[in-house]
Amino acid sequence: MASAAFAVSSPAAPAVAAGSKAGPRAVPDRRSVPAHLRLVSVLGRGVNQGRSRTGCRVGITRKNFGRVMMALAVDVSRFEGVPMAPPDPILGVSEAFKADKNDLKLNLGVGAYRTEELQPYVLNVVKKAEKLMLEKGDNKEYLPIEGLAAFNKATAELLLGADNPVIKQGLVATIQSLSGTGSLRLAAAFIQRYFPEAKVIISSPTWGNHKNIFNDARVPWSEYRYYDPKTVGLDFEGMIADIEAAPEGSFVLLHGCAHNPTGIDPTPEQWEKIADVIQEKKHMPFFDVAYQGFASGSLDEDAFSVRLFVKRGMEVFVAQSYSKNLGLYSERIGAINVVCSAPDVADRVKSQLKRLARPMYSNPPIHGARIVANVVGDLTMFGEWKQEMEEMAGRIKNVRQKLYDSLSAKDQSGKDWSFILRQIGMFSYTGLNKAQSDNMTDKWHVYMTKDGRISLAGLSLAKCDYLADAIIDSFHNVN
Ligand code: KET
Repeated sequence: MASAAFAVSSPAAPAVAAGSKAGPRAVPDRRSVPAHLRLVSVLGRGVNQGRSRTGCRVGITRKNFGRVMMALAVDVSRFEGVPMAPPDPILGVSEAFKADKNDLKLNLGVGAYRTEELQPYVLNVVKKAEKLMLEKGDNKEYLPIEGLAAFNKATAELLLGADNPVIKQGLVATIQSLSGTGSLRLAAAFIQRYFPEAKVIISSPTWGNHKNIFNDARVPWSEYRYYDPKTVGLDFEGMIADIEAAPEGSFVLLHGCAHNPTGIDPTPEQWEKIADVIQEKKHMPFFDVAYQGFASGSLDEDAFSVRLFVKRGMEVFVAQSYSKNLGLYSERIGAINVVCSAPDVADRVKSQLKRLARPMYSNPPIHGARIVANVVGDLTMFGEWKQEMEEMAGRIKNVRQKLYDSLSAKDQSGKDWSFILRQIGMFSYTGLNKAQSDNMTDKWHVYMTKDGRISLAGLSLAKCDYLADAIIDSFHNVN
C-alpha cells in the first residue's frame, strides 16, 4: 500500500478522501475525486480503471517517476500499473514442461545436457574438484571485483591457448562475471558507456536473449543475414554484404562455435573472409563463446574462430560461459575478455569493466570459479574433463544420427533430412514454423522453442522414433 508520504486518500489526507466513509480503509465516492486524481492505468493501458481489487472505487493520485507513472492510493496496489510479462521464450518452455502430466513428455527447449536416461548430469570431474575444495576448507570471503585470479588466468588460457603471445604480453583484460549472460551484459554496458554512437549487429536468427541484453543496456542493434531457409545452411554472401554495409566501427556479434539456434558454423575459409571484412570496416568483433568443446568435442578446435581474429592482431571482445561444457549452469560462472592492442589499454579497459561491475553486482560468486580453476589447473583433472566433454558431445552426435535415421526411415515423402547431420552442437534447427512447433507441444508433448529449435542434449536414443513421428506429423499435417 502507499506510504503515508504519498497516500493522498489516507485518513491523513482528508481533503482527497472527502465524502468517503471514515476509517483506515476509506473509499471515496468517485464523483468526489477530481478527475486528475482518479485511478488511471500507470502505463496508460486502463488497468483496473477506478476500481480496487475488491471492486471498490478508490481515490488515487499519480506521481511521475520518469517513464513510469506510479499509482498512489490507499486501497490499490502500488504495482497496479505493472503488466504481466510474457513467459521467456526459452526458460518459459521448462516451466510449461513441468506443468505437463503426460508420461510421453519430452523437454527439448532449454540447451541443457541430459544423460541417456534424460537426467541432469554433474560431471565426475566437477564432483572431484568440489570434494578437494571441501577438504581444503577454503573460506567464503568476498572475491575482488574482477573475480578469482586463478580462474581469470585459466579461462583466458583455455580460450586463447596457454602460450598465446597476447597473454604473455599482458594484452588481455579478463573479468570473471555471471556466466555467459552476465559477461555479455557487462560488455554491453561498456559499449553503451564508451561507444555511445556504435551499434551492434547480430545474426538473424540468434540466441533470443541477445536482443534483450542489448535492449536493456540501451545499445542499438540490427541484424545481419545468417540463415538461408532454402539451403538450410549459411547465407554467407548475405552475411558478408550486411557486415560490409554496417556503419564503420560497428560491433559484430559472432557465435564462436555451435551457432545457436541454427547449429550452422562458417568454415575456416569463411571465417577468414569474415575477419577480412571486419578488419577493413574497422568493426569490433564480439564473440559469444558458450559452447567451447561442445561443438567438436575439442576445446582447441572450438576456439579456432576467436584465435584466428586474435592472431591477426585485432582487438576482440569475448564472452565465455561454463554452463554447458562443465555443466555449471546454476553456478553462473563465465568471463568477459577484451584483447587490446597494448598493455596499458588492457589495464584501463579492465579498470572500467570493474567500475561497471561494482554497482551492478559488486563481485562474482566463488564456487564455480574455484571449480574451473582447479579442473583447468590440474593436469589429471583437465584430462578427465576433456574425456567427459567428448563423451557428452559424442552422445549428442549419436542422437543426431539416430534422429536422422528415424526420420529418413519413417518419412515416405522423399524429404531430405540430411541438414540435421550437417548441423553441430547441442541444437537442431528443424525448420518447423510456429504452428508446427505448437503442434509438437500440444499434440505430442514435445516441448521446444517456437522458432523450431530442438535441444538434442535433451533427447535419448530411446525417444528418437517418437520424436521422428512427431516431427513428420507436424511437418506434413500442419501448415
Ligand atoms: N550465449 C549463447 C549463444 C547461449 O546459447 C547461452 C545459453 C548463453 C550465451 C548464456 O548462458 P549462461 O548460462 O548465461 O552462461 N543458452 C541456453 C540457455 C538460456 O537460454 O539461458 C539456451 O539457448 O537454451
